[in-house]
Amino acid sequence: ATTFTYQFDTPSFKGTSTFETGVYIDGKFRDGAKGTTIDVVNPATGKLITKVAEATKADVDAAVIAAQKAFDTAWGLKVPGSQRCLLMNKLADLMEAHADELAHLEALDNGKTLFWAKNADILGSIQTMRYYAALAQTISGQTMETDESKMCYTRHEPIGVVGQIIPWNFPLLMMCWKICPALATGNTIVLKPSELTPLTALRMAGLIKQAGFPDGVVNILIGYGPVAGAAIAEHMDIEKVAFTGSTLVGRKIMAAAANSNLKDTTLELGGKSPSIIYDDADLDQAVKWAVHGIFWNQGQSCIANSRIYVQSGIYDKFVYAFTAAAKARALGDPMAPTTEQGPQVSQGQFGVRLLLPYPLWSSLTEHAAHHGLHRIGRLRRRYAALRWPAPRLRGLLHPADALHGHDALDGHRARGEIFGPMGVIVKFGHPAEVIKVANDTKYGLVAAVFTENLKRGIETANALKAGTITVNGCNNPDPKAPFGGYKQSGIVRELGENALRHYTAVKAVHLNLGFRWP
Ligand code: TXE
Repeated sequence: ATTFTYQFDTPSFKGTSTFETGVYIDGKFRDGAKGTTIDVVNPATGKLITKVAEATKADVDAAVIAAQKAFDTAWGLKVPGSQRCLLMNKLADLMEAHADELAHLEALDNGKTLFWAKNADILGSIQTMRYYAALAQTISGQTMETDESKMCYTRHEPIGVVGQIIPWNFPLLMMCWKICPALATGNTIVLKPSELTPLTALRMAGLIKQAGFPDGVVNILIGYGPVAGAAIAEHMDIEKVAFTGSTLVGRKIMAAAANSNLKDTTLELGGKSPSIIYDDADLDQAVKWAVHGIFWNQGQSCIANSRIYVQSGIYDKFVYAFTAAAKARALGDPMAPTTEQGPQVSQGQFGVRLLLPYPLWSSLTEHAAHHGLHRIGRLRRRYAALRWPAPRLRGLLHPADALHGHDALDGHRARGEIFGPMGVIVKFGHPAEVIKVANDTKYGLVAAVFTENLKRGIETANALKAGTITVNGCNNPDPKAPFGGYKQSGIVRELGENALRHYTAVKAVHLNLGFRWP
């Protein structure tokens, strides 16, 4: 175990963040079994922030043993919902007390802007914690009417040790979406955050301990996907695995679950989500939401509305206003209060998702030039922060960008998830046409509809194949509403009361009150 120390100096937080790091098992930090470390890099500067202990298979095994022990002796059915509620609310209080520190840590290793880190990630995490704290007291079974000589009731029991594997785009929020329903229902946890963004999860370990959760209830292991992640997915003593990440890895998790102990599996995967903007939409609002929809979090969001369909009557006006808004986005230092867009999370994401497709995008541009296709992205980058370092460090910043100008553009090229600030704007004529193209994708995570006509909004929402539809808005999930995808965007819904079902095993108990064999 080592001590992490970082000095922040922004208007909202001037101070030092100091906490222990390492592999967090059974309430204690230790070095990884292999003794290796992972570099944590600041995407805004390319500089090393710290090194954290790498967890490997042996650490996963140790964490599962600790989690099972905690489940059998100090959590699970041993602790009533009221007590779980109390501890979760204490943890939410501590998160609130450390909100600025958590937001700064989130911006530091992810590169997201401080504004959104605080107002979306940290706030949403605290809301999720409180929501599930309340639900911890509501878990109850049913009694079934049978006949006079018999009765039956159900118990909704915790599953046991659950594995949770989360990505780097919303590190603390994804952690809370995962651990909150699991804790509320009495499970114990082996969590593997992304190796790119471990800081807030490691800070949370200390807060979890301080809140008074028994040792071993939450174990946190920073490790690489194919090593620590795979060890969780194929573990014989983990009864459920919940994953958020790419569809490619989701497939591996499901296969590993099937090939090991048939563990229950929850998958939240990618998307290529549509925004549909009808002629009668409030144009100003539609533009603002569409810009937020695709460019929020540097476009690194599974719910990014990356395909924007605009009806012909307002198409030109929309593209003009959207382009102006995209060009005006302030890129720069995530810690500066005026910055709207920070760097992409890593060299890997920047290169693979944004640079490599360029030949594709430019050839697409050339090819479709005859059809009047344009790219808004060849623009001067606007940098927000004067104290932003030298130009060579602007490396991972990418301007807000989109392709537009072709009514049949949504061919196969526009279907892959880019996971960066790059959208496609497509013109449509008739509503029936747009439903067809919007649904013509292997994904189905979210969709947005913009219209002032409520009937049209509802009809469109009903016709779209996606797990979450927003009328006149987007990118705004709520812990109370179920969240998850149709098709290859995932299986099972998280959040809402619904998530409790997926962290409990239902047992039916039959009581014979009178029947006797003759
Ligand atoms: O995701 P991975 P990456 C999409 C997005 C992005 C692409 C690649 O399109 O560009 O995925 O991102 C762990 N067994 N999304 O490579 O690999 C990994 O360590 C078990 C969408 O970062 O899916 C991390 O903790 N675990 C998405 C987590 O899986 C494995 C969010 C996610 O990483 C593993 C992130 C393995 N074999 C990326 N390999 C969303 N839905 O929001 C990796 N991991």
